[in-house]
Amino acid sequence: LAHPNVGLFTHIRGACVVSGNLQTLSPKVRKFIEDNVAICQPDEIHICDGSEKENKQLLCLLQKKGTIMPLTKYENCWLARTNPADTARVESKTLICTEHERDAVPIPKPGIKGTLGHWISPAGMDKAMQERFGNCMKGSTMYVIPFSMGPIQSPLAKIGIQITDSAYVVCSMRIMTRMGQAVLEKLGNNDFVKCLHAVGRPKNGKVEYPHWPCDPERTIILHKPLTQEIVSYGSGYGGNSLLGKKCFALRIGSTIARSEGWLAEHMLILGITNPQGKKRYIAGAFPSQCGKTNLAMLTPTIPGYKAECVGDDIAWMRFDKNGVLRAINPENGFFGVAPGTNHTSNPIAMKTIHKNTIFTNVASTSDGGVYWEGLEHEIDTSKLEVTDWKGNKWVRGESKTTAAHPNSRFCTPANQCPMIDPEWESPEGVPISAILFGGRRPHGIPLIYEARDWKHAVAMGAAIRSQATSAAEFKGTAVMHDPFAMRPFFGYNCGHYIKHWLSMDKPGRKLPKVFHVNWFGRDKNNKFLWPGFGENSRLIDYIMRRIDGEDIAQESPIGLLPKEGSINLEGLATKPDMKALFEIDVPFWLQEVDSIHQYFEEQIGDDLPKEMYDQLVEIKKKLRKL
Ligand code: GTP
Ligand code: SPV
Ligand code: MN
Repeated sequence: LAHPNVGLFTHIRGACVVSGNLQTLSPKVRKFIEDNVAICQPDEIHICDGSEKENKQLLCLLQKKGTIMPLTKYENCWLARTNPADTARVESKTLICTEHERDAVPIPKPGIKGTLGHWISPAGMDKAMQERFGNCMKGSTMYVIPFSMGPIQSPLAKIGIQITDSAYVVCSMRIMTRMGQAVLEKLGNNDFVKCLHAVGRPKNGKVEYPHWPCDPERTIILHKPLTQEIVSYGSGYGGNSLLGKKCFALRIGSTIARSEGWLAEHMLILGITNPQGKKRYIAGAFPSQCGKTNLAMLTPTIPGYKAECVGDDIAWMRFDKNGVLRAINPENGFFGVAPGTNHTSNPIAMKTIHKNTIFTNVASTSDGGVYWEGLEHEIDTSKLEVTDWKGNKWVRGESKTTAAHPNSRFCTPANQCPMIDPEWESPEGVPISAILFGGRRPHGIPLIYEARDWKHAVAMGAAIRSQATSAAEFKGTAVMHDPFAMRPFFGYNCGHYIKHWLSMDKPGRKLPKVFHVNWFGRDKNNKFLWPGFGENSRLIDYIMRRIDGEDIAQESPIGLLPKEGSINLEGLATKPDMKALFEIDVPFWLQEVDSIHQYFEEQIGDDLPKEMYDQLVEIKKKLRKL
């Protein structure tokens, strides 16, 4: 007997299934769809198979609606312009739902505003959903996206099903995840992470930008780790709407990782082969817009080195039975920052993005190409008309605004990357020899220093600070704390997360070496002290030699610094100011340690493992002796 709601498996509650077959879905998947059809009331249901044909149809539809336009200069590339109020993640409206607040976020000191995530009660989440989702898909198509985070056959992969009313999200998820029929086959009747997304409509009914419906005023992104549910309303922007990425792979992922004893991290994964032919992998956590994609696509400038890319944003890592830390990239594409990308800074990205790519909020040129800040020397805009990210005419040197939004992005398949690592889809993951932590720090933080031991390494991650960027809603460039580059992405209490990191140190495990790097130091004229980009290979070389145990590091109060002359500077046209890059300014560092101490106390309080304070005390003691 058919389910009362499923008339011959072609309709659910009057919504017609226009693509896909309900009958072949598992009872759990079907129930998930039925429940949400009942709430959202779509006109049509489209179960995505992930095929080329389906993708073409959706791109066509998006073009007709004016959501995207073709970029005729390239092959199958598209430009989306969002509602100008929907261009970045919204941290203030991103919440974790647990029974007890303290499971989700640490409790700040009285009178202090918490900065390590936002909590909502189960009743609060129900209410927030009721206020937003009823009938929200009336007149629209509900898409059902089965997707895998990680290569489908990997034992480390996890499956989600996302419901969305945005075809832009479907086409983007097809790039960013393994999506479609094969995932349903792998899933069987097992559980999956339930992802619900709707772009929403403003309460007053006024849709200002019909090609990009959204509801900025009521945007909310909810996560319920207990039931592995994600609910996102009101925004079409990547980090808020492509739910496999930050919502699943990091927020829900980190809660699964804690209970299963592994790590879900905001990290790039890079393969490096040295001139002797020895290959190693390095992972790196830098806050949003602080250089992960660029390092993941490194073109080494020192001879004999070869770099290969496994992932540019997220790493799932666990120790195998031999005690080796292994990482997979759960993603299938890159959602990278466009501005600043050019043939000098990141030639690999430039070679990756000229087919099958969806650009969002970049500028366009009259010959069907893209344009953004950083391409001034590559695209002669004097002979072309430029249209800025808002759709207005833009003239270089005259217009007062930027051509591209500072958080404009390319969404491009990873397998198009010319330096993609042969092992990038390895089911068991690649072995990690070193981990980098870093941030955007104009003053005081050396180019590179190394952790003395695991506790120091964990403190290094917990103490990351970085200037605010346009990846979220913050204005300006104030230095913010961003533990493990995960501040916006913790799925549970940051104090418990730090404890989980400490617990990685178990007998028989080969712990990676850990370094702190800062490509962003500036001189008195506000110029970068270090050339960065491909020249960062000089530090990768130093790290590779440290992994091999070379005696090129020396003690300092903050950790191990390179011995003088141990960083290869051969071939650099202008010698960087190494003194400035490695100076330990004692008053600065005393203040830095105090700020971190205060932050820990105010924000994490009793949940912070005592070892973190011990580390700070130790550093201060050493600084005072200098
Ligand atoms: P998310 O995708 O937001 O997580 O960012 P990300 O960490 O991948 O940062 P990305 O590599 O996209 O770099 C962000 C910005 O920093 C871009 O504008 C880059 O041009 C710039 N950048 C990256 N690496 C370097 C570097 O070594 N030196 C300098 N000066 N700038 C860099
Ligand atoms: C980031 O902000 O860290 C990103 C982009 O990688 S988003 O998908 O919006 O999170
Ligand atoms: Mn990121």
